[in-house]
Amino acid sequence: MSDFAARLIFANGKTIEFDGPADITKEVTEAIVNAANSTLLGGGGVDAAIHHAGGPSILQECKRIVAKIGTLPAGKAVITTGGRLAAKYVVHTVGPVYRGGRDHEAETLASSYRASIEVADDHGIRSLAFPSISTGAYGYPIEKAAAIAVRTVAETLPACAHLQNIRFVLFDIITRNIYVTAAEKLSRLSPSTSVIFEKGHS
Ligand code: AR6
Repeated sequence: MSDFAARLIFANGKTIEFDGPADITKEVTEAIVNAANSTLLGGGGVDAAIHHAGGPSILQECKRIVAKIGTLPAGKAVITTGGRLAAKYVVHTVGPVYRGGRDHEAETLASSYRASIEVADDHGIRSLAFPSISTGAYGYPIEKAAAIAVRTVAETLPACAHLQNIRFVLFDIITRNIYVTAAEKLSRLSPSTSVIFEKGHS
């Protein structure tokens, strides 16, 4: 059983878990999500950590994708091998750069989560881990980003054909606590039968 600080349980038994402080490169979900940039050629933050831990086969595949489709716009997602990672796949998405909230950042961030879930589900993946997209180098305020992330995943997961469990693997305790608060809030606003909020043991 995986560690979690809190989780949301849906009526159909699917779960969203919140874990941290934790390193997503160590995850044993079938796929992990990378907060990439449009070049798909790597960068800093979680992107660098994933390429470093997964090895060169991830970058090779990213280069093949860019040769075929060009750069990846914000809000979209593609999938590659996980290379040497425990996760079999990496889903690469590009979140929005935060510019004060008047540049459709909220829609683009929601789209990054939805597109990542869709590509994973299309590959028959049953478990997926997300970092906190856009809240590092891209500057998205964490409270705002967490509310969008949790709401979008909670809206998208129940109808997926294959995905059963989505984890938020959050690097620092402040970010983790903000996501847990967002999850608790969402459960309070939902009809009591549709989703249950539960504290965990990590
Ligand atoms: N595991 C989990 N989360 C992590 C890890 C890790 N190993 N390392 C960092 N984080 P960022 P962005 C957290 O900057 O804001 C890159 O250069 C980090 O603490 O990685 O979407 C790309 O190439 C933060 O909470 O992604 C892009 O150019 C979160 O991951 C740009 O940064 C996201 O921080 C993307 O910026």
